[in-house]
Amino acid sequence: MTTHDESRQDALDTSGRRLDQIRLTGITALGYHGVFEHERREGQTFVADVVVHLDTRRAAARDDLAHTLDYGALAEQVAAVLSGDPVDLIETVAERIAATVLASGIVQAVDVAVHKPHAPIQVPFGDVVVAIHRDRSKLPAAEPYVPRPAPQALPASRPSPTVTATFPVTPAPGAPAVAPAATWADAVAPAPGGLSVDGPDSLSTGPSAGPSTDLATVPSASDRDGGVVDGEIVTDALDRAPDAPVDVVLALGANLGPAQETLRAAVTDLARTPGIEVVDVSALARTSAVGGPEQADYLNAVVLATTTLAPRELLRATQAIEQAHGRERQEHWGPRTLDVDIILYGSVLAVTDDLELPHPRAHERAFVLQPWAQVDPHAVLPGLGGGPVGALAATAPDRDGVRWLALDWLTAPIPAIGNDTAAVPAGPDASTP
Ligand code: PH2
Ligand code: MG
Ligand code: MG
Repeated sequence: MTTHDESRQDALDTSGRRLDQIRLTGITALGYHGVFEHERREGQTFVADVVVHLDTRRAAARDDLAHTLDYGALAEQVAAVLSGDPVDLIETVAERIAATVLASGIVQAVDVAVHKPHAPIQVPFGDVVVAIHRDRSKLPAAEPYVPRPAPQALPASRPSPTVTATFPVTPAPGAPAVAPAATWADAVAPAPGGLSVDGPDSLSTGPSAGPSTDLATVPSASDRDGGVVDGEIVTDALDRAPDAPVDVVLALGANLGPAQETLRAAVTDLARTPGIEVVDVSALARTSAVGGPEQADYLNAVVLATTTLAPRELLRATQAIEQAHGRERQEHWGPRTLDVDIILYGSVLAVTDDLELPHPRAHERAFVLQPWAQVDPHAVLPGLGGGPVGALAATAPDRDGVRWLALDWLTAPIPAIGNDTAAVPAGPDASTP
């Protein structure tokens, strides 16, 4: 069978240099995808080739699997999609594989080819393949696939029915039904072996997320050594203080407790931190929660500041402020009393285990972009998927969830609110588009 390596694209890093690649070809599994009834009943062989684009230098320098993508885990994830929930199209299978692989924050781009060599085509043919390329600016039109353990032993001849809530559930014929998870986050949470979507790759960098939770499938050297903690302190450019003050953009969010008061206090805390100078504060946005479980609306704002702190010192300062306001991370993308994310640190572009700059999801989050564009209409987000912030805000998928902007939120009296459920006050009737 031909594997379509020739159609592989080079993926570039933020400076336009070719990324490194991990190529895995010929992953084969019995699947039940297809539009015909007999395909759903009998199944057939599906084959996938995957090229993962990433920077492998850190792993190589430390000779440490924890800093790259484990190709064994990758193969298992791809096979799980091939043999997982049946769908009509191999386009859908390819998209799911891409989404699953890109859920790891270390991956910059992915090429996926799905072959169906025994497709029901009525003329002699060699192979049929759908080949796609996805990256952080052309994101997959599917969500990461999260296989769940089957509740009981299955007949050996059947693939495990795997279920996520975001896709229609069509178990293989005769396979036992599995209750779907209520949300994608619910599906993620109980699967410790699955790819996590939080960590540096979400708009959350809280300390309890730990470094690099998006590499959850990769056992770190210390895990493999039976939990012995690796005490080496790694420093890099993100630990170096700048020669002159650097412009930074911080995004604040809260949806638990007295959110507006907390955000005000956080602005004061930032301004009081030695080495941080608050330059301007955006209007306050009321926004629908993006991702995670069903939860209350957020209040979001953006702070423009300058700093003489190194990027990681700034990270520690923002984490300390989060903690001072009772931040505890119980759930990925779950409700929080305070979230302070570093969106931009000067022109620094960096991907490390604990800090990614610019923030990897800022380009697609209206709850960041819209307040940012309001306080700095000429702002430009650098890096992959970047551009003029106002334009990005206008097309961000969650733009309709940004429902109003309060200009005077730092000084105006805070409306009295009921305690627990309504963490966020109701907005004025005239909503800001
Ligand atoms: N933060 C998240 C996840 N989802 N949604 C909104 N609207 N605002 C946020 O600040 C936010 C979110 C993770 O940090
Ligand atoms: Mg966040
Ligand atoms: Mg955060």
